Amino acid sequence: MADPWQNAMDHAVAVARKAGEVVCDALRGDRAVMTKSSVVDLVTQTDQKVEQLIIQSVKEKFPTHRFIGEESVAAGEPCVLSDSPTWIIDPIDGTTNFVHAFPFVAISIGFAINKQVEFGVVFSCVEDKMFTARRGKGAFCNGEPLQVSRQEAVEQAMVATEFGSDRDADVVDKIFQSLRNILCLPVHGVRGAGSAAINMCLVASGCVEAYYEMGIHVWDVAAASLIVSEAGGVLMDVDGGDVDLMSRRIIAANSKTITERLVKAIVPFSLPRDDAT
Ligand code: LIP
Repeated sequence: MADPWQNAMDHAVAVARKAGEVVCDALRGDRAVMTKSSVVDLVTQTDQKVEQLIIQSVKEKFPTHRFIGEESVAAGEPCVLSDSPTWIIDPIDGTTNFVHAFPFVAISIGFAINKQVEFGVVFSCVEDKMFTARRGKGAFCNGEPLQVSRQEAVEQAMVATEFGSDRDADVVDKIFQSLRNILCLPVHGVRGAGSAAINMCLVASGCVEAYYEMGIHVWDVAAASLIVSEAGGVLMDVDGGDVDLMSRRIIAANSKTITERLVKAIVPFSLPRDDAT
């Protein structure tokens, strides 16, 4: 049977590529910076312009579909995942990288129906890597199939994480406690690309065994969550429960074994949910 969402996925790939051109052009020019929830939670006109470009272009083709977009939510739109077809968009994942021209930025487009991600597209535009996944059909980078690492020994693992944009000292202490516990497991190393979506694509590509973070948002991880699971990976909450894309916490790893070792090392904390009204 023909895939009913192939058309939508093709459109997502095309618009992500177009958005990537805008982002790469902007990287060569001036980037005026504004702030959102804190002085280190950054946004630029390019984030807003790219989100509008994606939403307008999807609306023309799929006028009844809904949207959750990072900058639309920042501007007061609700962050609600209903059963309706919903596009979950991060126009620039890695905005701080973008501001500093640190070359890891991605356009992230997830598409969910009945609250389940059906396809995910992450375009790491500076690297020119188009990551895609369709539920049940595998994950790919520039058309090549992806497979998570087979390494199950945490002592030989590379783990990705980020420090996020909360500078509250208690939160930072907890982040450092987790980091300390993980470094002392020990692991081979800890890395961070500065983009949740790219970190997760690194898990899907087998370059790191795991990524975890507390403080992410649904638009950072929706598309990449499917890319990880379709590459054979595991998604879990940092407390070992089921992953909940609205909870702002995630572990994405190559295996249950490594995930469970990380759960024991991470000091979990709660965050206001993305869908809290
Ligand atoms: C950011 C991430 C970054 C993470 C932040 C934030 P933005 O997304 O991808 O890696 O640490 O929590 O969510 O704001 O650049 O789209």
